[in-house]
Amino acid sequence: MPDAMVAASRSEATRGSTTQPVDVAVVGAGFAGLHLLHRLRKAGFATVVLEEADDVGGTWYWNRYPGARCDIQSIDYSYSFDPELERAWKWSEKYATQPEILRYLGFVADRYDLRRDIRFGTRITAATWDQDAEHWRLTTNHGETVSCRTYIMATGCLSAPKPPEIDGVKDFKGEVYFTGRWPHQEVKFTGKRVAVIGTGSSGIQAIPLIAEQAAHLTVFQRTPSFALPAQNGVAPADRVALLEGDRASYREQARWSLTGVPYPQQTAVSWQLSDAERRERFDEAWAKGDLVYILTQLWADQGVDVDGNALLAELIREKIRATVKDPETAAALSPHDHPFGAKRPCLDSNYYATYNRSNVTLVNLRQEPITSITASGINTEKRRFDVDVIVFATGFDAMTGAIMAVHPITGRGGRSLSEVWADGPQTYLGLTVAGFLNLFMITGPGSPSVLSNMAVSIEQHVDWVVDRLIAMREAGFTTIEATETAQAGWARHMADCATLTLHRLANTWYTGANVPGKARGVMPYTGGVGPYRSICNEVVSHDMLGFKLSGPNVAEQCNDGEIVRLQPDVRLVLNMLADMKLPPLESFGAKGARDFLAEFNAARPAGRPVGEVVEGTLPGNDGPLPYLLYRPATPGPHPIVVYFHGGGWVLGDQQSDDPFCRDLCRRSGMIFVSVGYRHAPEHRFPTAAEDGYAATRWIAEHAAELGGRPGAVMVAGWSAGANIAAVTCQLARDRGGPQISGQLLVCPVTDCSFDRASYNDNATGYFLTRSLMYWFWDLYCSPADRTDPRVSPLRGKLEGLPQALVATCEFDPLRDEGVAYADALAAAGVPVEQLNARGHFHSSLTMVDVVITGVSGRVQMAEALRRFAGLAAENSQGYEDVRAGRTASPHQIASAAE
Ligand code: NA7
Repeated sequence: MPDAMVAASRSEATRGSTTQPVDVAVVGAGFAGLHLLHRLRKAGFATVVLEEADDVGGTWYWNRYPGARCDIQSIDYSYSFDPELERAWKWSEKYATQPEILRYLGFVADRYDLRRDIRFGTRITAATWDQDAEHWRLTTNHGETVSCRTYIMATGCLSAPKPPEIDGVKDFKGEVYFTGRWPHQEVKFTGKRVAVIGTGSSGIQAIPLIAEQAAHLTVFQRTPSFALPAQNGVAPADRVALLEGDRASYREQARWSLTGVPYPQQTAVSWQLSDAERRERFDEAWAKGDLVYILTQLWADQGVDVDGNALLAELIREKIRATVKDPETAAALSPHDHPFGAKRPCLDSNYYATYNRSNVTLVNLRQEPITSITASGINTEKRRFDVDVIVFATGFDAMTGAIMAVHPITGRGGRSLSEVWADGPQTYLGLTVAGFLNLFMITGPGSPSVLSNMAVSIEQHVDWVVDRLIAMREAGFTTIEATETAQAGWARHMADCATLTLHRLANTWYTGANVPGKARGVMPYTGGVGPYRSICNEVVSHDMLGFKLSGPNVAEQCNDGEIVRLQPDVRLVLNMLADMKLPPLESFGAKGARDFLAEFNAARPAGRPVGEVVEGTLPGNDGPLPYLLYRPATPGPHPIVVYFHGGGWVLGDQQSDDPFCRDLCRRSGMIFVSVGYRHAPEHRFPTAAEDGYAATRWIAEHAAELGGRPGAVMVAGWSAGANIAAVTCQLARDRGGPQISGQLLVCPVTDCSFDRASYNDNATGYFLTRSLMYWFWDLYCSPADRTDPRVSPLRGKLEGLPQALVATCEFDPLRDEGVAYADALAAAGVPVEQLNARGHFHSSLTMVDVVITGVSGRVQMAEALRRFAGLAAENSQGYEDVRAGRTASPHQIASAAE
């Protein structure tokens, strides 16, 4: 249906009604508002939708600029709530144009007869919560009021255009257009000198088409974006076949995927692939023309690790250089200031090739900023450009703009949302705000929204909200409000999630950086669509955790608390383990448990490359012991760290903590020698301890032969290995050497008492269980020996021990004995640093490249080792430092959370 017909089919009955009491008022008639209206109406709620535009469409109503298209494939960027609707509509292209998407939304509005409850041309001027009446009172630009029990903002994330922020726009005598508010009539550029300011998605879509018409096009670019060819055409046969093969399953997979588009999680890591293999994967992705594919399917570390990301970014820059003939223009178009994906990448048709046209000029505003706009054109610091038309493709006050800046929203106690959000948006689940009863946001800040397929995220929010309203009605509740505790917990979880991906390393509209003076912080939820959905479901299954519900004839309900206390990646790991429904490890017997561990370890990402890994044996206490030596790639001799693996004195070997040893070897620049000490039950107490001591002595004596720095060594270990490291320090002090300059104890076993709180608090559910620890103790050590400091070092003399870093994890049975050891060391005058890893479990810090949020802990460990060895702190200024929180720009969401 053409646009005109869409407009004509609008119901006139929707205009100019009087004050209206309704159950629910919704702002916005885009993707979200239409679906809401349909569901609310079906559920029997009297609903009105208020829409500023003259028709449905939301963002697709306003963004009519040339080249405007979706950049999620249309088969994915569609409603999935009604299979009949899916069958009734067929997209003509892989990426539908704006007119086609608008026709689709008009078709949906007609199909469900939605227009009769939409008041078009209506802007809300104020929304105020009336506590006595338990209603929102809305005033509109027509002077009418609406009174509603529930107020839902379906205002979209990118609907409040940003002012141009350039002096003199009003003086310009030519034509001015904003991509986000494009006129309905055709704009003709033929024969005109045109300027486009802005090279985000909108600019990149519009520029090639404007260039085809204009006499001359000058593009003013502040920051280059990464753009990939859309390779538009018919929808790809493989994706269509997947969808049509089993539509319900395809949609369900989308709902539980990370992005809202069903692609599997990539497991290969970049350092496992050769250059040629990486290039092959990249070329395949480039040819596909699919943002989600290239953002997620090349290698597992591309979106979470700066090095893995840099490999991909360089391949894209290579493509830019190969396309754009003028090297200076190609260089200016090549992004270097942000990781690929951290700023919204774009899909284009002919964008880079457009710069080969003789009628197109690129102005690099990093070299010559715009100083003003005059009557005749644009002045930069170096030049003057006379133009007939200026197109502002300068973006939006994203995520919060349309909710906060458009009209005042006043909640309980007269507090306005703009006051509450002055330092950045605070929400619970991105759906609600404490103090604002019965107010919901669809895809608000704090939800996956713009980092996902919006169609999927919108449906999830709409369903969640409407299902809650139905449940409240059934239970007799009339108000719902998020608690402060839940909201603060969500802010913490958001901040934790933000450390998972690279989004926080770029100045973008995701972080509020595009609007001068706006609070900074990653606004969308970066933990993924599926994990987010499971959290929202958990809130419900935990009696509406974090919400207060009340009603006139029913007792108030408030199950207060935080919905996620684990680090996001720890939660994923533990959920995955829970889904495996494994029998307790101890039920396998020692051999079975060892086999399981070997199998489990084989499935983890390969450790990262180091200079060299050497296998060897050393004479132990009672026969040879195997070891693995990890040498840094830097010139030696390096300080040596003697390392003891974890495994409860029963499991593992010199190779079983391989990724962890490699990681610390790389970060600290030290040799790690991982010792294969003997295990129980074959070799019981004190074998492991004596092996550890003997190995350390031998390594210290043979440091030079091993390529290490002669003199003091350091010891390190994890879990039972940390127990051996701690014991080794005591034995070395008491037996006249070797000299040990520092001990790194990661989640150490330090005592035979099982009474500490962490043993009970974390007895089950965090992989290392209390019962598994009992089993390890029983296999290794008779009750009579357990108070011996060679297995319970907390009971030994602690004076005169080497300085230490003791790392503990919040959700670990061993947490409190680690803390007790650190406290006791400090009390004995030993310099000790404590690392208490919030939200982590026993294996977090050693699960390299799986528990990404463990990185900052390992950075701290490497720094401690360098200090122990008397080396200067590493002073790199890379993204890694930012990830570790050392040079991070202020993240108000994060700091508010802390
Ligand atoms: P974006 O992605 O925010 O792009 C806006 C562009 O305009 C971007 O290149 C900005 O440069 C540039 N800009 C903004 N203000 C100025 C000023 N004052 N001077 C010069 N250049 C400026 O908005 P879009 O509309 O393209 O896309 C929005 C989203 O819609 C998109 O991501 C998709 O999700 C759909 P900067 O990068 O800030 O240096």
